[in-house]
Amino acid sequence: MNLAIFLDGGKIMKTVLQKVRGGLNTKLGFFLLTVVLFAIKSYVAYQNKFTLGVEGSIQKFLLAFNPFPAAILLIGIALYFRGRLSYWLMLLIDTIMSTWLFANILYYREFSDFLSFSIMKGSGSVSNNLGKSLMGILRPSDFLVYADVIILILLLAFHLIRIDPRYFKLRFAGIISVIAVVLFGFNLGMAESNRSGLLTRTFDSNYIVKYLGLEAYTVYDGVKTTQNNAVKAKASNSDIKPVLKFLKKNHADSNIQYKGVAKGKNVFIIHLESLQQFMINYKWDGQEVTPNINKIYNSSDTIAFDNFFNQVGQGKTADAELMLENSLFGLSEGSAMVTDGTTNTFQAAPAILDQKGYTTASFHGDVPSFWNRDNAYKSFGYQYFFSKSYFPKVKNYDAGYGIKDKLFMEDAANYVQQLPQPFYAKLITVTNHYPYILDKSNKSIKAWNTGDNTVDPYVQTAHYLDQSIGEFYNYLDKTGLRKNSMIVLYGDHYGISNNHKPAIAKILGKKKVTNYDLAMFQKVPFMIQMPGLKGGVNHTYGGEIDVLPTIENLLGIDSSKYVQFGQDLLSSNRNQIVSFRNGDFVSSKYTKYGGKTYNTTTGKELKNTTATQTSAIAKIQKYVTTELSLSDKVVNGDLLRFYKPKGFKKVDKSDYTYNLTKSLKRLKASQKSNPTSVMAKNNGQSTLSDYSTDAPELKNIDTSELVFPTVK
Ligand code: GP9
Ligand code: MN
Repeated sequence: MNLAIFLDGGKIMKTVLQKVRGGLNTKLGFFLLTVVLFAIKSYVAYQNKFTLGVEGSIQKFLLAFNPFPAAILLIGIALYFRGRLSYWLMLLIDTIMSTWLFANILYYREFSDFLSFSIMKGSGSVSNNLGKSLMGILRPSDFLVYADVIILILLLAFHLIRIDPRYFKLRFAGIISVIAVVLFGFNLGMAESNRSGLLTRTFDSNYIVKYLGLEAYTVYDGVKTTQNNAVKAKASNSDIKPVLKFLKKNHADSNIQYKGVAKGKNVFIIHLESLQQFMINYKWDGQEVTPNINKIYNSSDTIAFDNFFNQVGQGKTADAELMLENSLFGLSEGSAMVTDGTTNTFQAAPAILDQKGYTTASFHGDVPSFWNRDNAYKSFGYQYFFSKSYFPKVKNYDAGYGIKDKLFMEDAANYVQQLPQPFYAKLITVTNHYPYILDKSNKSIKAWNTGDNTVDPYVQTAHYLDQSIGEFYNYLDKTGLRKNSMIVLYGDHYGISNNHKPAIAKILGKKKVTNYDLAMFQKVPFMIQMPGLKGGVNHTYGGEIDVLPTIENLLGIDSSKYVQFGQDLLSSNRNQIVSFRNGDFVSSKYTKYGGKTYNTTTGKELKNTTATQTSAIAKIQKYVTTELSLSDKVVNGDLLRFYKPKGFKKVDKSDYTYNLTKSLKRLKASQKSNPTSVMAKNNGQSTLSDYSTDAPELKNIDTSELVFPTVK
């Protein structure tokens, strides 16, 4: 009986195998085999050769699914050709796609990012460096990307699969292409539902590859680059003239009283993720939510601003960074740091200070490719970019957008202490970011009770962010860094979007929110602290675009020679116009938001404006529109390549690398060649023991036990 079943089973197996083999001997069968092998290979490479941050079942599914549409479409091209030729074409296309994957694997290993057209075309330096280090970074397993091609060739060579010379109907080839497009549409739909704004905001090349695949990323990048290049090719020397004319006409003289008061000091730019101004001095659950930041805000040596607005567009954090360090606006189509950060000429704060003898460094607890920072920072002239791989991997150290703030600030201190002084250091926090994820052991305040689940935990992550700032400040005090530093703190943009009106009303203690309330809800904290600084709360209306000229004046740098759209916030003849990215505005007199106009002081809507009001509002609107469009021209046309500020040396991107080993070696060497860092002054001993944190993740770990990567 058992034997009979066994024999039967054997027969069935045999027929199945025969059928499969018969199938593979047809052109369609061979095509499907090629596609499936390619998809498996891609999936294995995604898992083992890249760090895509795949989370949740949808992302896992899409990672396995996304090679199919591209493979069907591209390898399917071969089906339009006859006989043997179509087989060779399938193999050729497969080889080309595999080589592209291979190249990306190598590039990713060195730069934690995917190859883009601007990288390949723009910076020969990058490819040179890659060429040189190629042998060093190549691993035998990389060649496995060709495994499927070799298998297919062997199968054909040994006649295990026979070539089907029959004509494949064009109609069927067409159907296969259509199927590929439909599958891609399905893929895109699922991706967008999991991560809205995937293609419009282009946060990170990793995201596009994770959701849509390497091939789709390449096409996407190609289209964007072509559009971008076309605009740049048309731009010329004379296009900068109207910009310079506008800036000259609207120049506000810097405040002479503050000129150069921070000259030679270290500069800290502390990026308070999603922190809004209303949180300052705000109480909830019987306590201050941000007591440490409040203390800074209320201190007599802090200049704080209570009418300071975020001006970001879809590029959110990236727009804030771009504005703060360049005094140029982000673009309305998405992050300019992504579209233009790699190739454009910039005259940014890090480069300006670098040329004044500063060490410049940015710190961020996530992968370096997010918002294209790894490339844009080179254009900005950052000497160092300390991102995720520089920091110790402690258990549970990560939440949402990167390393949790308390751990991140302490990790950053490890490198801050090694920076030759004076330095310009930007620390980007992330924990207070939508969807405000925080584990229970880090929560020390109740969530709000507006009933809006998205909004309610915001107060908890904001509280956590504040604690991390408090801990960092203590360290600065202990090490004496506070005394010789100017500290700039700012909230990058709203945390609670306008989609949550009922919750906003509850938080503000109002029945209903008007557009005016929403406009005022765009205020973010901005403060500058330095021992001896004549402080106080300044009520001028301004925004992120104005930060750079303000800081430059404090550092004794003449901002008027640069193309910067902002005005010194401490100047007495500012126009006090805050342009929002969509053309709305706030000014000291009038506010226009969401199609309605208000009196800024009273918040009353202006329904029937007088002739004087109408013309005043029109004048402001004209300023706003002109300012935005001229800034866009500078960015889209890469106009700074035609402009040379006196005494400023153009940034050469090839001077910079954020490669872990190379950067650590450079930092180490600088301790001897320029022994001005906090650590060098402490006889080369780490000061990290001065850092105290109550981070639960470090409960049983001493600061000296934290494992930072090292070099010989
Ligand atoms: C990502 C982090 C958040 O690196 O800075 O970016 P956001 O979503 O706020 O623009
Ligand atoms: Mn942000």
